[in-house]
Amino acid sequence: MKLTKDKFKEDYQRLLTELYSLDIKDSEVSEQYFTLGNLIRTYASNDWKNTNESYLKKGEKQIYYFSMEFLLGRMLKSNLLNLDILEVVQKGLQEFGIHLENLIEFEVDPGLGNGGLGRLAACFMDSMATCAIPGHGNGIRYKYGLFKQKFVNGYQMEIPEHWLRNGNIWEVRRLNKAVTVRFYGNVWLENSSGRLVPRYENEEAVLAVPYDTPIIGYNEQTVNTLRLWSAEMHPQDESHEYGAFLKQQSQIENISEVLYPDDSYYDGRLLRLKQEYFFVSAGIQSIIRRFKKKDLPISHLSEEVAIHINDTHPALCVPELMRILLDDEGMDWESAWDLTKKVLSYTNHTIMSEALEKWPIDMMSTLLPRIHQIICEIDQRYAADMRYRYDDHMIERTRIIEGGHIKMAHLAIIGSHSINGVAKLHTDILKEKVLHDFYLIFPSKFNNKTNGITQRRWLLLSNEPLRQFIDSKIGSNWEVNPTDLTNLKAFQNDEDTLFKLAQIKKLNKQRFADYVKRTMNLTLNPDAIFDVQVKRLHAYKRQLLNLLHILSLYFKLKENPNAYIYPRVFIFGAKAAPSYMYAKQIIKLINSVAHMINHDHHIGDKLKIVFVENYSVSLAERIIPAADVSEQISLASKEASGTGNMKLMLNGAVTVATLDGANVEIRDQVGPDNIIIFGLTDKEVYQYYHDGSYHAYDYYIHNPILHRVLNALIDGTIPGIEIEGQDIFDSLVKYGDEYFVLRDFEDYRLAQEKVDQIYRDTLRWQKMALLNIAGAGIFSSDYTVLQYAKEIWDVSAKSTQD
Ligand code: GL9
Repeated sequence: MKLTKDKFKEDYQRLLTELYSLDIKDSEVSEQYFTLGNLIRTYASNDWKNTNESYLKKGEKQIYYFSMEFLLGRMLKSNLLNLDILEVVQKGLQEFGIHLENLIEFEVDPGLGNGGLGRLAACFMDSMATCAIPGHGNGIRYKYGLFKQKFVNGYQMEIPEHWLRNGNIWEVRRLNKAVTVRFYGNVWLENSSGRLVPRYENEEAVLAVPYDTPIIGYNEQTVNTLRLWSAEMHPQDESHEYGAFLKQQSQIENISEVLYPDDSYYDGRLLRLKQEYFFVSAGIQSIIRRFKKKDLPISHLSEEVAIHINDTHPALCVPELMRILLDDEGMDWESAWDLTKKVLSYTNHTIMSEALEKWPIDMMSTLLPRIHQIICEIDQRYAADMRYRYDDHMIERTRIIEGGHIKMAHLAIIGSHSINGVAKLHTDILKEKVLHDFYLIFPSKFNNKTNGITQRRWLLLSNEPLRQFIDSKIGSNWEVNPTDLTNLKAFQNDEDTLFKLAQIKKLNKQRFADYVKRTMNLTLNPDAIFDVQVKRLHAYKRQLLNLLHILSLYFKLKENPNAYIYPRVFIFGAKAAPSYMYAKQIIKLINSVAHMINHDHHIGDKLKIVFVENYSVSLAERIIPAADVSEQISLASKEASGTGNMKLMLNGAVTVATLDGANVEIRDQVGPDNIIIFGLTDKEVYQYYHDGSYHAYDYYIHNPILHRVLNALIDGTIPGIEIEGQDIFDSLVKYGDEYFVLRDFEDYRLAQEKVDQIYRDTLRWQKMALLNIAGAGIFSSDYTVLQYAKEIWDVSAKSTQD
């Protein structure tokens, strides 16, 4: 938008006085922040209104991205950037003596997601708005986001995060758009003029109230909507006796109270199923209501609407859309089923079997009796349809209801026209292994959409020095067309460029070091290699492998104080699901090793471990620009894609990786000389599974370095880990080492020696860094959503340039 500094200053001053009856000089950060937030919303409001109006036209197909999680991160700076008023506002505030940085830091980081899956949904929101795709989010407005992590004596403690305490400047509550979602009760079908219609009794009605957040595109016109639903007491129940009222109120509000802090771990609680149905039903009802404004017959729904199911959590879209088409719209089964499949599409985000949701039949039939009926019918018709084409085993393996459970992935696959994985390797594994039967039955439904990240948040906003530097080299067109970053390759042998790149990295490292000094009172040497592993804590991601290697360096230095290793700072950030004991033990172990090493005066600057508390989007924005090394070391086949790997390469970190997830495509982009690959391949892992020939114990016995390191877990070397050390030791040495940590250890150690060697040659290292930045453009989520739009949602993006 066009905004001059003087106009901004005038607006800002007036609004602050209107809101708080104060002069700027007497205002505090909170007042300054809320004034700016209000003003930004006003600036975006016309575009928001116009975008919405244009979407009501016939033929303007709308995309609805259904997700349990949207991990947005702070919005203030991103909104300023996307409105193209960041600089004007910064300067204007400066003249009032206000530092924009302080207002940015004041904002609470809303943690409405656990990790990659939720953050992907947020990147997609930003990219859809930027690419002028009519794409909206649909989710839950949790009162409590992901827990706040604290370390107490090295252990993770979880503290509730009441992110709404100060209000949320970005959302608009729209009570007039509320819908009713029904649970429990009895249902039966009655004949009404030749058609079976459901009759209900004793249901529990919940009011779903939407809160809309504008998603501002980086294109001066599009403002899409993220709609998050909050559960409230239904007005019909407000006449109850007061005690009963309060009880029921808290039960109902529970539905949108808290985000499940799971990482791939299936938690079978009833409340989770309630949450899933709650936002699915509310979302679909509001979509249908909006569609009806277009005055078209319901059979046109698939021309006007696409609904995307992000992982299986919203898979109840299948029976819920069927319910509405059958019961409310009076369609026959076949037409409703065809339409449902045309509207819906599904993304799978993991092959971890414990994450594949299934619900006990009884729970479904009690909580959602009509939905249960519909699922049973879908299942029976599926089995009947397949009977002539496949044998009984195949049908048993693929049907939705089996062993007293409803399998949500099967429901999503059978009920939608597209299923995609999130990286090439992941999609291949789905086709060949995990969902092989379905691939045989529905080959044309399967496709790949490799994940992406928004270059705006992950470079323009978070790494301004690098952004300016890139602009000075190749102009700024890469900001809207990120594959233009390949133009940087022209500078790969230019010493001046490479030294400048090194300087920028050092500046970012110094900034992070200052933060660590301030918050943890730990001094870091910015000339050391900053080696980063930030992601959820999970055994398959193998933070443990990283730690064992650190211990091997430590013992090397202890045994030979003159051994020369290049100084390193190992940086960890990770939350563990509160019920995931093994992950929590690993956290304790890392913290104890950190304490031991950081306080060992003989080690000094040579090794430091920083485990940041409460890893979050805003911490990622601080850490990633400062990374030299990106650790992507999951057991091959387990990490569906990863997206941190893309953020880190974009910021010039060199990746140490297994050939897993999108790491494979990163290698293809940068070439094998600019990434350090180690470890088993997915094929080798499957081979081990096949012949059962992995014996972790042999690696413990035969590798002296590993032997020494593992013994340290149980011989008292590391203070304070008696129980954890033994349990982790046993998991590796005695109980099979499920994720092949010991098998990959030696190869990883050698890969790390390579890092140490190459880093000594600044020009060589910075050339790798440069080529990583140059190769990262393809991983922009702008391209990813354009592919979804074209190949799955059947909608074309309007030109963003007109
Ligand atoms: C995940 C995968 O594990 C990641 O590899 C992938 O990059 C993202 C996004 O596709 O999805 N699936 C999953 O359940 N999580 C992922 O990160 N977990 C969390 O979001 C906590």
